[in-house]
Amino acid sequence: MQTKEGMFLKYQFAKQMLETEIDILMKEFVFQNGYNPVEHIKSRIKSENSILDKLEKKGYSKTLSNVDKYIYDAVGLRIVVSFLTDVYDIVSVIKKSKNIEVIEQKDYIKNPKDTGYTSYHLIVSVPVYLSGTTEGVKAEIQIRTMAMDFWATLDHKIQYKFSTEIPEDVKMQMYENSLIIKELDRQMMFLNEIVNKYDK
Ligand code: 0O2
Repeated sequence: MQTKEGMFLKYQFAKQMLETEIDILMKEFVFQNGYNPVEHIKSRIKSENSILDKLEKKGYSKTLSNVDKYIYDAVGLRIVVSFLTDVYDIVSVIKKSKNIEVIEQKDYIKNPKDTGYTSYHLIVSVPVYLSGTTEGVKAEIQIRTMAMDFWATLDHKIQYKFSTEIPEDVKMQMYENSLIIKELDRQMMFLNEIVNKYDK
């Protein structure tokens, strides 16, 4: 029977496994393309309270088996890249990995959330070797540009300032700011194409 401690140990191994695999994939990308698209990578294990809150929000009772069944982002890794095109390059590199199985993909860049949130999410499964058996552990990889990350980080901070519903004018302003971010990413991508032509 699974214990809470066993579950968090499993998450710790899955996070290490994911970090190592992504590190190898990114180094290989730099080797093949002579260009490093990654600005930074951050990983975390969701706290017990956040996991339980999320279960409650989704309408499930707070049991260990429900965590296993319904929580896909207890282990999370975020890759922040320079340009919009880099997001899709990284997604395709991850999809080709033999050690990471992509279960689901959500393109919140093509289909932004109502809040204005943009990012590319992959729900993946990574093999974890524990007590003589191999188990596929689910994790979420978020891939986004620096501009998207800037917006999401400030949005997260703003959300924390309100214990109740976020006021409509604040929501509206954040949504409008997301459009500025989108345009900035587009402009920077075009500029990068011009710079690359000069490079040659
Ligand atoms: P934290 O603190 O980042 O861990 P689903 O099961 O698909 O219905 P779920 O699991 O909420 O829904 O997945 P979703 O919506 O694809 O991705 C959720 C994660 O995306 C969030 O995790 C955030 O990291 C990020 N996210 C989604 N919407 C927003 C937003 O409007 N603003 C910001 N800043 N981030 C967002 P958590 O668990 O909510 O939070």
